[in-house]
Amino acid sequence: MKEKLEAIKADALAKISSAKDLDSLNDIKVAILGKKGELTAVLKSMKDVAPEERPVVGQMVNEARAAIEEKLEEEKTKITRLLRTEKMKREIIDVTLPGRKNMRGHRHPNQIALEDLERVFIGMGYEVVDGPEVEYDRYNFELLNIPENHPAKDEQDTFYITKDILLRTQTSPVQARVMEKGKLPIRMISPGRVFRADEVDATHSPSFHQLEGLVIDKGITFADLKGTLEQFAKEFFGEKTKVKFRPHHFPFTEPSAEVDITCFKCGGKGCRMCKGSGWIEILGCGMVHPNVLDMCGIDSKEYQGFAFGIGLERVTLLKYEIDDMRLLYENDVRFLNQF
Ligand code: 2NM
Repeated sequence: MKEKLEAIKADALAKISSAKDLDSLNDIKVAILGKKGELTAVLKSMKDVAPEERPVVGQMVNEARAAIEEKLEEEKTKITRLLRTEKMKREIIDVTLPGRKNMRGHRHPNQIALEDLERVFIGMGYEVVDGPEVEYDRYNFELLNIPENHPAKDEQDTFYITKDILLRTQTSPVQARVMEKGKLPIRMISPGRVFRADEVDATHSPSFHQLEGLVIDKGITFADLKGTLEQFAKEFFGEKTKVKFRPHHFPFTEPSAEVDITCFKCGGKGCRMCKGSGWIEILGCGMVHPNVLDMCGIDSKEYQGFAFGIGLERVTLLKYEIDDMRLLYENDVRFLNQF
């Protein structure tokens, strides 16, 4: 009996020592100490032991049990610790690694230029007015003195939706709508998207943006136009900027002019920016044609006005010295982040 007990104990301790995980440890515990376990079986066979030997054998069984339980507990702690160390090694975080950079939203260069332009005109007391991008022929052409046979009305230049409805080719229809409402005087700018059936290249796109201005009051003259645009040029391009008015033609203004400014890069000496001429064309303008005023319900004998139109993309490309308009529409963050 004594030898059997010693054998069970030795066998149990050896098995426990070589257990690899908690499950096999538990299996060993059940196989030895469980209801049908080896040691329990010995305890059950006590009835076959002579009564005077029972206390001795009983004590031996208890000792074996205590030793095995102790060993089990010890091994359990060891395995648990080992598993935890391995888990921590697997989940190790290198807190010295550089963080992942988040791309942040950024104002588009066109938007920056637009806000700069708006700031100058708002400073002069102009109101910013919005209007529809889908327009009636009446507002986009008819009220602006653009006749039925004008080349701009050709389907090659204008996106028509129906015979009378189109994508606006300029933002002046917004101004025609304001004039038609009849509240005078008017001092407004209408920035926005316009559409023309152009092929894409470095300076053309079927959709671009304009900022047009309109002032109407009693006694407005070409001198007001000149003074306003000269002041705008100085505020926007720098105090030293000079302006030059060249005669031009637009159906909606008479007289009309194109405005050049002295090159803000070379100051007028001539450089790559101004293609050697010292001057840069920046906008079109003129005195609002009496036909436009009258058609919009404003008495041209009593009221006069001037108007101008600036191409937003053109200003953006000049301001940031970008040589291809297509870059503005690709939305490549590597490009956009530079502004
Ligand atoms: C330009 C050039 C000249 C213009 C005219 C008008 C309106 F509505 F008053 F008739 N708005 N904008 C105008 C005049 C636009 O863009 C180059």
